[in-house]
Formats: sequence, structure tokens, C-alpha cells
Amino acid sequence: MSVILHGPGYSTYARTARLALEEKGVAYELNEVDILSGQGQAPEHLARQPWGKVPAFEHDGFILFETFAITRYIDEAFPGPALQPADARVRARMTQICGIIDSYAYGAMVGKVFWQAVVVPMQGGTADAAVLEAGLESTRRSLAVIESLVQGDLLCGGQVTLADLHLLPVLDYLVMVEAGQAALGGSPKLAAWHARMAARPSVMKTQPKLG
Ligand SMILES: N[C@@H](CCC(=O)N[C@@H](CS)C(=O)NCC(=O)O)C(=O)O
Repeated sequence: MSVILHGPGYSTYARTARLALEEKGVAYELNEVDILSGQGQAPEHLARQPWGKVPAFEHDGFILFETFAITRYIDEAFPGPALQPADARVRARMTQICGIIDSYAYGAMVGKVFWQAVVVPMQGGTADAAVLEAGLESTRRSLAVIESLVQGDLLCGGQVTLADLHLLPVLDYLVMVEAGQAALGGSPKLAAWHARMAARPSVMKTQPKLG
């Protein structure tokens, strides 16, 4: 059996897919497509992901992109603990949280806050204060909404679900920024959840390396 995840270790979406593979105990190869140096736009990667984004996933020749499709496939195609709740309403909350992350939280927390405060300076530039502030405002709204949906020790009750795996990499980057860490402090359930998640072997094993 061959499982390949195409995407760099520093990508939050690629990390979500890796977390799903780790939680299911699936052995896989990581093909580090370095999007920051333009490898996402190389023809061989565009053949896997037409927008040049990461991750893309391959299982015995079956190619898939879009992280939520990938993580659901991983959960359903491989043995191991279920990562989607059996109850329809709890599963709907899980899907809702993943949708909020895709539509609002990732863009604010990673695309604006982390990008301006960490990536831009790392690349020798100066953060745009207005973009950073807009990102923080939107971040606080996403955190408050997700906080209101938390249903237990983990986001959707007592079992780890795809919602946990989609949110963790994004918050890990958010808290690298002082103002992001302060924003998380305003959502006590999420802050406690984040601290709890840090001890999971899958989370420790997929720590991103930056710079
Ligand atoms: N809708 C995509 C989003 C993936 C995404 O935005 N990945 C980021 C890295 S975490 C990326 O590839 N960025 C490079 C770019 O936007 O060109 C998915 O769910 O997989």
C-alpha cells in the first residue's frame, strides 16, 4: 500500500491531513512541496492540485485534494479509531466547525495575523499594521463562535474528531503571535482545549519547522 501526502511540513492544511493519518495509524510518505519557493506551481504539483495549493493526497494511485475531502477519506478508508461522530447532530457540528475554519478562521488567523506578524518579517519585510489589526478582529469573532460550539473536553465531545484536527494547526500558528495568544485567552474553553491537544502524540509528531 502506498500513501503519499504532498505538502510541506509547515503547512497547516497539510498538517491537518497528517494528523488524521497519525490518529488512524496509517504509514505515509511526506513529499515536501515547498510552496514558499514556488514548487506549488510546478507542473507535477498542478497535475495533483489545479490551484497549486497543498496538500494533495495519493493512495495507491487515487489522487485527492481539498483537505476536508482528504481527512474524511482517511477516516473512512482506513481502520483505526473513528474521527467522525456517529450522531448526526454532533457530526453536523464537526462539519460546521471545519466550514468556519475554511471560510473565516484560517484566512484571519493564518492568512492575516500569522502571515503579517511572522512570515512577512521572516522574509525581510515589514508587517502591515492595518491588515494585522483586521485579522485580529476577525480572529476574535471566529474564536468566540467556535468557543460557543465546544461540547466537551474536545471540540465535539469526548472523542477526537476532524474538527480538532482542522483547528489545531491554525491555533498553533495563531499563538506564535503575542496578540493572537491574547485573543485565545478570551476563549477559555478553547485555550484549555489547545493546551490539552498539545500532549497528543500525533500533535507532537507533526510539529512544524519554520525558517
Ligand atoms: N481549500 C484548500 C486550501 C489549502 C490551502 O490554502 N493551503 C495553503 C497552505 S496551508 C496553500 O497551499 N497556500 C499556497 C497558496 O495559496 O498558493 C484545502 O482545503 O486543501
